[in-house]
Amino acid sequence: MALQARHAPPPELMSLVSEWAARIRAGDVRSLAKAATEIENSGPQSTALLRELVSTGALTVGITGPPGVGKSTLVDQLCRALRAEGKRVAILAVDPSSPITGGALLGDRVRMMAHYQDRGVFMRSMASRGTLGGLARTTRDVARLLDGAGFDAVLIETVGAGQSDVAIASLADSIIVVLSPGLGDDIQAVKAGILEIADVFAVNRADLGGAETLIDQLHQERPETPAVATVATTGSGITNLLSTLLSLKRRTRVAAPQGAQIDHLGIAVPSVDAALQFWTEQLGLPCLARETVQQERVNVAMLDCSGSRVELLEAADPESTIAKFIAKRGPGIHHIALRVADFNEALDRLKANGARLMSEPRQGAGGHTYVFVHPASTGGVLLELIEAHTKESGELNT
Ligand SMILES: Nc1nc2c(ncn2[C@@H]2O[C@H](COP(=O)(O)OP(=O)(O)O)[C@@H](O)[C@H]2O)c(=O)[nH]1
Ligand SMILES: [Mg+2]
Repeated sequence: MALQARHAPPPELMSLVSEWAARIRAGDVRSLAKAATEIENSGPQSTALLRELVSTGALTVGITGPPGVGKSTLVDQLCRALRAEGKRVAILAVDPSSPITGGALLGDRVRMMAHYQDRGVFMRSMASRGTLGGLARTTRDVARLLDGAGFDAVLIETVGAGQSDVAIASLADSIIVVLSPGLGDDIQAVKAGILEIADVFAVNRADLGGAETLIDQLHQERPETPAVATVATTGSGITNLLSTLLSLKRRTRVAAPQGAQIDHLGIAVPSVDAALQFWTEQLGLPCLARETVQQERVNVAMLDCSGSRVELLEAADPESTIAKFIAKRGPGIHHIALRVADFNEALDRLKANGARLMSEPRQGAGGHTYVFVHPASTGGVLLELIEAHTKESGELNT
């Protein structure tokens, strides 16, 4: 919540947003398109809109893979197949490399025209703007908008390149990684991370030969992940791909940054030993680790608290921040640490909103990235933001 805390919109704006959201839920395409633009521009009403539009349980499918393998053509075929079953489909095409006039998007535009008359299909292209972190956020938020709008399926195409895929992996129910035999004999080239996120492989361009060999390689590489041969230009294999997709268990969506978790509470104490008397001996919280953090000149005891933690902080030297804190404000809560799913996105958002960061992000002892936000920005407490996906020792979940 804290990350979303922009200026709260005035009440009269709230009711406008509610009406806007209602029109979107009722299937008004212009209102939906306007909302997507609002979100893309990080407009003042985007947060409130997203809050109004709760998930309707759309099947959200990420389609990713190297450029040119036929992702867009495949998405188009999947869309047709779903429409044939009467499903409403939203398509989101994300291309971090191409400017709005780029060839790939132009191709997508042409394909879009085919669905132009169909009110059961909504399409949106997003090209690069701002940072990749920003694009990842926009992708996620527009996908949430489409889910909230009530589509049966939301198909998101991204080029297999980093941040936007991370965003997809965190919000999609299933991920199709599209590959093609033409990529070369070894799949090592595309391995970097994208094979791992696949729930199903589409081995496209099967008409050009070599599909069987690639499918065999994939079976060896990822025995658990089904691989389906497709020819997106003719639609061959699409029924098979779709039924495989629908048979998959939906993955658990990773908590979005909005679902930030408290990682730990830092408490400044005059003496860690004395404090442990209470926290561990009397209260019974297990002590996970004790250490001295040289960088901050502080002695730390980390206590387990069922998924989050309590961090006791004692000055290791009279000039340290903790010593000064205690001298000025007395012992007590020193900081609150939030773990966010998309650290860069959260950082972008804070910077864009003028939050006062204490420094550039730093690397902690455990390899995780963190940054402190000044109490002047947070309403009075020092905030530590921690990158979520790097586990710290003793961390119990996610
Ligand atoms: N021969 C053949 N060509 C395909 C197939 N699927 C897509 N293509 C062509 O490959 C090119 C790139 O397709 P596109 O869908 O834009 O790829 P993307 O960059 O992954 O989105 C286009 O000219 C398609 O017509 C296929 O299964 N077989
Ligand atoms: Mg494409």
